[in-house]
Amino acid sequence: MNTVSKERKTQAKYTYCSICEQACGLKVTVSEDEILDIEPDKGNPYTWKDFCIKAKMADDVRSHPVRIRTPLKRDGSKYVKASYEEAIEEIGKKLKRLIDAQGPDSVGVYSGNPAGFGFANSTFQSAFFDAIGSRQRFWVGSVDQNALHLVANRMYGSNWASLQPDIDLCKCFLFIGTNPAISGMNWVGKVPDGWRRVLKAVDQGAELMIVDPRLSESAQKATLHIAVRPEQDWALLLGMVQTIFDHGWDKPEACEQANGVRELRRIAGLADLDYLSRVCGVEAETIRDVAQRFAHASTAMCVARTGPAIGRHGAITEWLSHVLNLITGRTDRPGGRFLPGSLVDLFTLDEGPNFPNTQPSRVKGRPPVAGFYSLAELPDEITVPGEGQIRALFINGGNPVASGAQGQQLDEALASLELLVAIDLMQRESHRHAHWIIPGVHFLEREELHVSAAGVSDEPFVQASAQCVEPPVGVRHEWEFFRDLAEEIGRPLFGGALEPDPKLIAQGVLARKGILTYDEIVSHPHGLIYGEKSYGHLKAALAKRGRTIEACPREFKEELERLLHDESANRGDPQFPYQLISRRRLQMMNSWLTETSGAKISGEVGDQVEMNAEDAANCNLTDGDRVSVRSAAGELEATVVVSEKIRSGVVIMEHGWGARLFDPISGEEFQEARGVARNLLVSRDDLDPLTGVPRLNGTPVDIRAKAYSKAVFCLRK
Ligand SMILES: Nc1nc2c(c(=O)[nH]1)N[C@H]1C(S)=C(S)[C@@H](COP(=O)(O)OP(=O)(O)OC[C@H]3O[C@@H](n4cnc5c(=O)[nH]c(N)nc54)[C@H](O)[C@@H]3O)O[C@H]1N2
Ligand SMILES: Nc1nc2c(c(=O)[nH]1)N[C@H]1C(S)=C(S)[C@@H](COP(=O)(O)OP(=O)(O)OC[C@H]3O[C@@H](n4cnc5c(=O)[nH]c(N)nc54)[C@H](O)[C@@H]3O)O[C@H]1N2
Ligand code: SF4
Ligand SMILES: [Mo]
Repeated sequence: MNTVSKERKTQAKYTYCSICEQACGLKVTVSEDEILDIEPDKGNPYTWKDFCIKAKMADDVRSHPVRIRTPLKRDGSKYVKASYEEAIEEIGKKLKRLIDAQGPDSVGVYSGNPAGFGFANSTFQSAFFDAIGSRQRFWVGSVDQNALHLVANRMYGSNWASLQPDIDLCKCFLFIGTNPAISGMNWVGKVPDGWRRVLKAVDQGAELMIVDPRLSESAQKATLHIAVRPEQDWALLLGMVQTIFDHGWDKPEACEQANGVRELRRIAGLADLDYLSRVCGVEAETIRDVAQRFAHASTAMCVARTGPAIGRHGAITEWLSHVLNLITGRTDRPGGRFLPGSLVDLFTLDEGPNFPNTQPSRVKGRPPVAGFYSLAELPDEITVPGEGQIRALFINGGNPVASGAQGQQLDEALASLELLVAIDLMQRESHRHAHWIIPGVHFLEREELHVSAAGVSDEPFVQASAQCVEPPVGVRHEWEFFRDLAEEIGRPLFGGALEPDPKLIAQGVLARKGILTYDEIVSHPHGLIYGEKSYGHLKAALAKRGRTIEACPREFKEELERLLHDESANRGDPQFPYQLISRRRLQMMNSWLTETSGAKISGEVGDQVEMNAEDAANCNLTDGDRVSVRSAAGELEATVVVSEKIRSGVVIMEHGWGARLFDPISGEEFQEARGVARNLLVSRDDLDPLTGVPRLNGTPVDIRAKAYSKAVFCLRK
């Protein structure tokens, strides 16, 4: 960022940060086309208390020396600048040839987290693949929140029925595998300043129970910390449900709109509490105590998130967390988890002609979640011949080689494609084999209204983003690229029924409910609270569709019964006695921002393995020792950090490190990858059977003082 020179005319622009779902309001001071400062927008009525270093440093990404500023075409090991016309013509020609010869499924897509933060980008990407007719769609949900979508779908009938925490009225929080002190309160939802609001409630006497194998930054503030065994939260929750039924602490009247409660009762009684206690590693007495506190609180909520969701039993854990809320009368109630009233009906997002694909995947035959296949299967879909084999792939705002399991296998598969198109701000690890790199547009450069995101905030709030500065000269928005490419290949978007303009589409969505117009929203640059928080919207949405809450969906019940009968699945593996989980840093956003805010993290991060102090002593290991971390999938070297804050048997490595950033013009690595790519240790065959998510948390590993072999897996070749 440049220092302000007094004579220059500066202007304040108001927008919000699109790095994470908190969508913190920003005041951006600009002069001509330069950003001089980024601060929290104190005029934002909803989010103004939230802001972090990631937004403060946002312009360093936007104006980064290796940012992609023009379409780039591969030429040997380097890239050459090309025009959009050339890119569209050449990509279009290859797509047409592939679609004609091998069918629409020969063209696939992986979309990452930031793609979803753009309304126009995500809408036009979907429309493009609808227009082609390809089912080969993969997304970040399969290394993140698939459990939420699957449970919402089966219990409430919509992939997008995301129930928000009603923090200010809650007297008892049960947080499972979430660390909002660092990550914020977001997971298909927006609760600005959520963590501080939780702490305020605690100051006023609320209970805060946090279930986490690590005494996380959040758990340090809890009234009770429960250091569960990784991936076994389901047993803790089942024990609580059982205790509540056994003592008659449930609220049958709260389940009047639910189906399957009797079956739930039966299944909750199948295992004895001592067994469940052994499985989750939490004393039976503690399980009873937590159940009692939760059931007796005047208001309460259970929230299960990423910790268990990216482990082996993510769906079951998410399901039981909803069951706990349901049977104790916390669903769709003040102080519990509720479906907010909003400008859009979330249930309609996956209704209608674009109802998501439900066909099992081609190679492994696994069902998609919310219409997307699991990233773990992408290498097979690229390499296994046959009808529907992917030969061209788009990677839109994602870094799947770094974010998913066994990235080296995906990396090899990507190298075998006939066409790889990366749409991003930078060329990262996942884009190294790209034939074409297409510029992404930074969030500070786009004006748009994310109408679907407006449906998941805990208060009726809406804000359109403002264009603070122009994109680099000539750069088209991602949606324009999809529009132009669709035209090139003669496949009209939206079946030709809608004009391909994101503003008109957003206006159409708003008109369905008729609460606010686009112009009214844009005329409030700080955002607008347009009503009072209200309840009962889940009930209304279900009634409108003539359905009830499904308390005990068949697949979940069957999987739970299977787990209860499979004692071996719940024992550790003597070959790999530790379980590896993950950790986030405030400065980083998954695998990006290493180049800006993440770069400010001092010391050697990203190649550390944190270990329980007793475990370390038993292995004669101490701080600073170099060790080999080995799993069934791979092996890495790391430095030991001894910690008193981790449950015995659990080790921690941060994800997001160890991936490279390239300068495409020179073909060189711009920045040495820091740390190791710990997801290389995660198998892409060992998945949550319901969500298709690999065990990014809970990976069985062994730790040894010296390397097992000289061949250490890493992404470099
Ligand atoms: N600074 C920062 N903020 C972020 C992000 C970021 O990368 N950096 N990412 C954003 C994104 S994309 C997301 S999805 C959200 C995620 O936000 P959260 O849902 O809060 O997830 P995490 O921050 O990963 O915290 C998960 C916690 O679960 C614990 N854990 C691991 N395994 C288990 C388990 O098996 N059981 C239990 N009970 N706990 C377990 C970990 O120790 C950790 O403390 O954060 C968002 N916010
Ligand atoms: N072990 C382990 N693995 C994990 C997790 C974990 O907790 N532990 N967390 C998981 C979670 S929650 C998530 S969300 C995933 C993330 O997985 P991904 O979404 O695949 O990866 P990101 O690291 O978020 O990469 C985002 C990419 O988008 C680019 N980008 C940023 N803004 C824009 C834009 O406006 N337009 C375009 N076109 N591109 C943009 C960035 O430069 C970057 O290359 O990782 C998952 N992986
Ligand atoms: S990255 Fe930071 S500033 Fe941006 S929305 Fe998230 S919490 Fe807010
Ligand atoms: Mo995520």
